[in-house]
Amino acid sequence: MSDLKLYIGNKNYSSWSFRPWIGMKVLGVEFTEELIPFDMAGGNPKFKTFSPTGKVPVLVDGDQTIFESLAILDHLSRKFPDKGFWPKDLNAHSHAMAISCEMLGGFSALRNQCPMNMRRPIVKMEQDEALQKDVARIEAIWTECIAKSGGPFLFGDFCIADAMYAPVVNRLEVYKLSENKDVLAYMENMKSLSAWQEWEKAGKAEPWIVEEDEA
Ligand SMILES: N[C@@H](CCC(=O)N[C@@H](CS)C(=O)NCC(=O)O)C(=O)O
Repeated sequence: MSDLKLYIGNKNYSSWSFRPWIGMKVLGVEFTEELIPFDMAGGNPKFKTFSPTGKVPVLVDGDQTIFESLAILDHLSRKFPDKGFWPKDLNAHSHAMAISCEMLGGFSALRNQCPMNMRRPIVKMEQDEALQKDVARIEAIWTECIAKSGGPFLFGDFCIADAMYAPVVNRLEVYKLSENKDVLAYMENMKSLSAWQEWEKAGKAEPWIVEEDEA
């Protein structure tokens, strides 16, 4: 029984929960998970019982509660220094951290207009200027990283940066936002992970509908 517990929201919709979950699965960290379904209309009161921000994900490691997806992943990188959470090379590490921070604070058009939705049928979304700008920047980040590393993931082996962009793979797919062949190849690499497939299958099987996330 692991002493790590990850609180997550709906697998169909909770993009921030997906990030540490897929990072831990792919990099081989054992944990127990507790899924608390969204109660958006009610303000998610249950989240407030374990999360200082009232949001998911939250990792409990012994007597420490860690919130914020990137902080959770960084905590794990220090707890398990040999598992490859960050690239070993200093410059690659800094770059991976930079694009992870960019994901955390940016891409508001993509996040607002195109919520992660594992069960959404693939239907093209028309892109306004703000969405085009976000997609173009994501294409630039991914193609630059893959050209430099040679793939199959952004820095070669799967690392925190891939976990931070995993929900974007779903968004680019279900809203048909990119035709760039290197981007599509990266998306296939991500979707071929057994951890991706496990999460997607569970998300698709969930009974809950969150209207505001059905774009
Ligand atoms: N910056 C936070 C974002 C967390 C977040 O917004 N989580 C959403 C679910 S994907 C949430 O808990 N929403 C519930 C609410 O705002 O009431 C992180 O990286 O963990």
